[in-house]
Amino acid sequence: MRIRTFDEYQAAYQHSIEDPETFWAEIAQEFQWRKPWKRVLQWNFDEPNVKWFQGGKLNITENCLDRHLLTRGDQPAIIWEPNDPAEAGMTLTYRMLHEQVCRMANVLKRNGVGKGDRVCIYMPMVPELAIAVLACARIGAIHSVVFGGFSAQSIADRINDAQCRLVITADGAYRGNKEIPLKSVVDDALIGCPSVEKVIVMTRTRTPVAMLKGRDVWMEQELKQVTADCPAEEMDAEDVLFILYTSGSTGKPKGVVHTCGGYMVYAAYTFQNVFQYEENQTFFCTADIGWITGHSYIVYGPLACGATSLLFEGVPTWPDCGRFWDIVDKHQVNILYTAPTAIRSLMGFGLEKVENHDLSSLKVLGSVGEPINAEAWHWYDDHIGKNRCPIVDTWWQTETGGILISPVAGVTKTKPTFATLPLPGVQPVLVDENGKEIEGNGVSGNLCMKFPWPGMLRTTWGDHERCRQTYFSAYPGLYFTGDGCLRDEDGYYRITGRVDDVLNVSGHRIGTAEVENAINMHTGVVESAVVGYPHDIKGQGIYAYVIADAMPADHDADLTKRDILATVSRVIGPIAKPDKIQFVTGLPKTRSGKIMRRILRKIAEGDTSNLGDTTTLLDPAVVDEIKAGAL
Ligand code: 6R9
Repeated sequence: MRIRTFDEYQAAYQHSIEDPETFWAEIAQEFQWRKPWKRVLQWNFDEPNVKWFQGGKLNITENCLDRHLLTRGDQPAIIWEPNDPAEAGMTLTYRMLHEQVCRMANVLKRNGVGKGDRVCIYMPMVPELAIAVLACARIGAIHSVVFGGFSAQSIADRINDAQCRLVITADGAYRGNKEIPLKSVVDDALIGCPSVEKVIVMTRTRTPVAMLKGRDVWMEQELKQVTADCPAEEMDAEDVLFILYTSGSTGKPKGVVHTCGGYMVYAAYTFQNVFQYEENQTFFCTADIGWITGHSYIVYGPLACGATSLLFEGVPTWPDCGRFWDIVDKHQVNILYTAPTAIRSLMGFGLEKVENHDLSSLKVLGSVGEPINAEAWHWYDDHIGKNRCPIVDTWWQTETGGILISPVAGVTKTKPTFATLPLPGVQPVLVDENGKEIEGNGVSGNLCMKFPWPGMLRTTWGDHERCRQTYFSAYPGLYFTGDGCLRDEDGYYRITGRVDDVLNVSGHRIGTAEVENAINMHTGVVESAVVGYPHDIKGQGIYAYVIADAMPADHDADLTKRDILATVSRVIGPIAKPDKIQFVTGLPKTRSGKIMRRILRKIAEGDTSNLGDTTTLLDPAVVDEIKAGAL
C-alpha cells in the first residue's frame, strides 16, 4: 500500500491502470473484512452504477478502532485542542475512543436509531463530534453532518431531504471570541421537521437551552445509562456510510452519498500515501468535520491508518494570529493540512507570531479547498516549512471522497500552484466544450475522470437522476468535476477553478443560485444576480447585483443592504453573505431572458474595458448603468 519512491509511484500508477481490480483488491486486503467480497468492481458511467467490493462485509469502526486495540490501544487517536488555549485539552487513546464510541452507539440505539436510519449531527469541533460520527457508523446509521455555520433553514432542508430521525447537537459552540447557540438554531430548524423524534444535547457552553419533554435528552445523562459493550453492525461494502450536502450550480444543495467499503479503502490509502504518514506522528488537519476534508482526513483516513489526529475547536486568528503555530509547537505536529484562505489571512499579519514558535517538528505541509496562489505557496514553504517540508497541494471534492490529484509528499517533485499528478487509480482527462478529449501536454480544458475509484460518490440522496444529470450527462461516459484545468508541458495538472456557477469562498462551496434565491426572499428585492470576483483572502468574494422595489426617495440604501445580508444569513448562513451589493435598475439579459453572467463577472472583477459582444442584449443600456455604479 505504501509508495516510497517516484519509481514506486510510477509502478503503482501503471499497475492501477492496467489492472485496477487487482491493484485495489491488494490494497483492500490490508483491512479487516468480516466476509471477503465476491467482485472487486462493477461499473458504468451512464446510469451511473458503481459498486466496489460487492458482497464484502465489514464495519468501518472495526477498522478504525477495534483492530488497533491490541497493537496501539494506548496510543493517542485524537488530541483535542480547545478554542481557548487557557482551557485544558484532551487526549483520547484508541482504547478510550473505542469505549466512548461504543457508549455513544448504545445511546443512539436506546433512542430508537437502527441500521439505515439517518442522523443529523450539528456540533462544535469537540471529540464528541468525532465520537458521534463513529457511533453512527458503528450501528450502521447514516450520518449527515451539517457545518455549525449553517442556518436553521439550511439544517431543516437537509434534515427533511434525508428524513433524519434524530439530531445530535450541543447547547452552544465557541469559535474565537464568539459563542454560537447551536441548540436554539436546531430548535428553530425542527419546527419544520416532522421526521425528527429525538434530540441529543451535549453540554459545551452552558448556554441556557429549551429542553422539550419527550424529544430532547442530555448526552451526559444518556451516557450514564449504557454500557461500553456494543458489537459493530455488519455492513455490506455498498451500504451507505454517510450523506454530506454540497452546493451545485442549481437549486438546493444535494446529498452526496458515500458507502462503507470503497470510501474506507480510498480515504486510508490516500491519507497514508499523500502525507507519507509515519508511525507515531501527529497529523493536524485544520478543516471542520462539517466538510468532506474533516470526514476523510480528521476522522476516517487517519483512524483507519492508526494515526494520531489533532482536532482543533477554534479559529486561526484567536486569541491571536499565532494560534496554529502555537498548536504545532505545543503538540509537536508533524503534518499540517490547511486551506489557502487561512494561509493568506495569516500572511497579512507578518512573521512575528510565526517566529516565536518552534515549528521544527513539521515534516509535511498540505493545502486543500481552492487553488493556492504562488505568493501563498511560497510563504507557506519559506516561513512555515522553512524550505524543508514538501507541500502537497491536494485537489479533490466532496464527491470524490478522497484526494485525486496531488503530489506524494517527498516523492513527487512539486511545482508551486500545481496539484501535480493523479494518484494511482485516478484517470483524469481534459475535454473541450464538445466533449472531445484533449490529448497531449500543454493544453487546458474541463476536468473529467474516465474510470471509477473506490471513494467516488454512488448517488445523490433520494434522487439518482440528479446525480446522473449533474455529473455524468455533460460528457457521456465521463465523470465531470465542474473544474477547469491545465496540463502543462510536464504533464502536471493545475486546477484553475470552477467552470460552473459554483463559488469557492474561503474554501467553502456556494452556489450562485442558492445565494440569489436567498436574496430574493427579502421583501424589497425584485430580482438579483450573483457572481464571484477575486478576493485577496477569501479567494473569491460574492458580488450581488440587486434590483430593489421602487423605494421612497428618503430610503436608506445601507439599511436595505444590511437587511439583505441578514436575510441571506437566515436562509443559508453567515458564510454566504455577499461582500458587495450593488443596486441596479436592470440586469443584462438576452432576448430569451438569460442573464449574461459573463458581463456581470467582468464588471465585478473591475475589468470593464472589454465586455465582449453586448449586441444580443435586450437592453444594452443597462450595462452602462451597471458599469457606472460598480463597487
Ligand atoms: C476537498 C474539497 C471542491 C472544489 C473543487 C475545486 C476546489 C479543492 C483544490 C481546489 C484547486 C485544490 N478545490 N481543492 N482547487 N486546488 N487543491 O474542498 O471539497 O468542498 O467539495 O470543494 O474545491 O474547485 O471542485 P469541496
